[in-house]
Amino acid sequence: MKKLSITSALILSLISTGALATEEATSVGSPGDPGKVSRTIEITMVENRFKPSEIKVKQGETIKFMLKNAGKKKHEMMIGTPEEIDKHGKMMKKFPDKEHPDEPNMITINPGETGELVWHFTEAGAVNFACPMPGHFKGMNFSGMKGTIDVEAK
Ligand SMILES: [Cu+2]
Repeated sequence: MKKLSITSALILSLISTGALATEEATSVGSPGDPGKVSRTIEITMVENRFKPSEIKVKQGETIKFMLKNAGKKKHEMMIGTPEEIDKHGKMMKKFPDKEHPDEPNMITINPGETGELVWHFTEAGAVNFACPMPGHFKGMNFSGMKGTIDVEAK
C-alpha cells in the first residue's frame, strides 16, 4: 500500500511537470502575410481579459486573429516577449494620452469594434500576448489582461 502511494505520487509529479514543460519560444515569430493565413482564431476582449486566453497553434502556421472588443474601454493585443510587453506597458503608463501607431505585433481596438492581427509562428514553445494599456496588465507574472499561445512543434 505504501509502495503504491509512492508510485502515484511520482506519477502525479510527472504529470504536473509535463503541464509546466512548455518553455518560452526562442522567437515569438514574425508579422504574417495576410495572403498565407492557415487559420482564423477569434478572440473577444472585455475588462480586463481575453476570451480565450489559452490558445494552441502549430509551428509554421500563420494565424489571423479576429479580435472583437466587447468591453467599454479601448484594448490592445500585443504579441511579444514579457520584456517587450512590459516595456510597452511602461511607455503607455508614462504617456497615457499619447497616440502611438500600432506596430506589426500589436493592434488597438476601440469598444464595439473589431480588428485583425496576422502573425506567423516560427518557433515552438510558449508565446505571450497581453493588453499593455495602463491598469489592464500587471506584469507577465501577475494576473491581468494576458494570455499564452502554445506553439506545438512540427
Ligand atoms: Cu485592455
